[in-house]
Amino acid sequence: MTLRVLMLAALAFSVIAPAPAFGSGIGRESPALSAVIPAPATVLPTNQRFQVTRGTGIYTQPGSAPALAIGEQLAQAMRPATGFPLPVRPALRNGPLSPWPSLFGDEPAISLLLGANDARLGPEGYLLTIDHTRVTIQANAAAGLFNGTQSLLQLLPAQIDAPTVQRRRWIIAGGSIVDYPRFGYRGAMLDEARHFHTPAEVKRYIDEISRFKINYLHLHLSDDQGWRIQIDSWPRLTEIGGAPGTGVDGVGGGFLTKADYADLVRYAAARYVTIVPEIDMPGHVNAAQVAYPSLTCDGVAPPPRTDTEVGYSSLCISSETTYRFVEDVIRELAAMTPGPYIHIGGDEAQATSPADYLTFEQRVLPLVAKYGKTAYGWHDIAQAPAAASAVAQFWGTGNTAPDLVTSGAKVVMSPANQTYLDMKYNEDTPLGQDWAGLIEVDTAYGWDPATRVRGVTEPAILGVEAPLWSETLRDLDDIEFMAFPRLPAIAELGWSPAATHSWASFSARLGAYGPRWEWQGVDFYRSPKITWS
Ligand code: NGO
Repeated sequence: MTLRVLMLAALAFSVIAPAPAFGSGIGRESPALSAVIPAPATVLPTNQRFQVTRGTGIYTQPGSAPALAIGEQLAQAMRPATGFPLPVRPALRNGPLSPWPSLFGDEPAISLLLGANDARLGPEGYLLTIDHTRVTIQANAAAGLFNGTQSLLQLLPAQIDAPTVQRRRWIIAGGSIVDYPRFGYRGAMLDEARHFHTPAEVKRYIDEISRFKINYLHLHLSDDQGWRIQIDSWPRLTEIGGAPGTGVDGVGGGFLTKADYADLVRYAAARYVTIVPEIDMPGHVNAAQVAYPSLTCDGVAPPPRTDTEVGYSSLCISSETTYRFVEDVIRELAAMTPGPYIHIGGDEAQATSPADYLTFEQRVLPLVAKYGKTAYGWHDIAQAPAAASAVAQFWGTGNTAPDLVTSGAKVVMSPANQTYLDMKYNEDTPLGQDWAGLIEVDTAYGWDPATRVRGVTEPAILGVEAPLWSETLRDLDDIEFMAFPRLPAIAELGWSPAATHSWASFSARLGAYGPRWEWQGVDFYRSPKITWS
């Protein structure tokens, strides 16, 4: 009873509270329901519309801390530009699939509800329904709710991403969306080794990729130039390999402490992104050998390297010290990583003989399972029979990979001539490389993961990943310029049903997204292939 009175008082307050002075273009810049990137599985517009107002509340699944946290994240994303309080509270009633009545009767409400109990949705899908009184997101699990809120934010006018109050009406087109991913793995990779990017920069990148329902961030943490993750049993790896000057061209340096890493893992998890750590071996190990000469066959430390050559370093395959080192690293990485995968590299081992490579992988791949994780490596590992239970990441440019087809490994598709975000857009792009080709946004979008490599068909494919190697990239602006707008292209290939694939549709949605990046302060590439709003 008392609660009811309080609620009515709150409602009365929200009615008499001074209304903002709205600008003219009412509703004009509200996106259509079909504007979302990546394209949802099904979109059904109606002619209704919902308006977020000063009185709008956000209601979350009773008893679910994750739903409450997602509600608070949604409110935090919407408060700066709307200036509305957007209180977040657990809803009072549990109910079936129909949207729940809100605490305030007809008060506009956004509800985030679990228990959708809809098999189509899986753990990451969601239903989003919008009518004139409420917006409801329903999901089987919290990840689905989070994904639903990312779609919802894209349905608000672009000014929602502005850092300060924007005087306008916040109208959302009505209808319903049923959405779930084509592939469970949609990754982005960031090279921390060639140039170290600080935890703050990595967090910002996590914010930016999670908007497109990317759910894995692969961190390339070691290479010839540097070692970027604290390993307690081998402390010189970061003391020397993470020292100032260990970046390409002697620029930068740095490493993640275990505390930094744990903080990143938590930050990513709150955005439903899982961290995949990579230690590259048996090649790409010069920095480790500079720190520990016992990791070479002759015991002599090689000179530190800050150039961008590849394929010249190798662990000593016949030495037991190597396997003690590798096991220590894998054990510590597994202990600090809640996610299922440990990436052990395996690419460009030209300095290791083919026989030694097999010996190494046969011994090391099972070590990952020993510490409770699934081994993951570049597709070169598929030569080893032990890769049958691993994940192999295709990074070729051709359309054949016989070892991948016969290995039994699950495959993540990262064809270098389509997904490598470090490739230049065109000959004049000031950053990046071009060994795999020039990649405009239509090239990044123009392929199908299930037909890309002969014999690697949909059931074998875990998903897609867009790697961003950082030989030429130093700061966050560089990262953003190379990732956007190509990363959303890869995100759509990983999330959206093949039937929705359409350059005309994607390019139009991307063009309309431009103002959001502007409000967000993201330094994206204004591709001439796109008509930007
Ligand atoms: C290759 C190489 C990396 C480079 C990258 C640059 C793989 C898997 N190994 O991709 O060491 O940084 O190209 O594009």
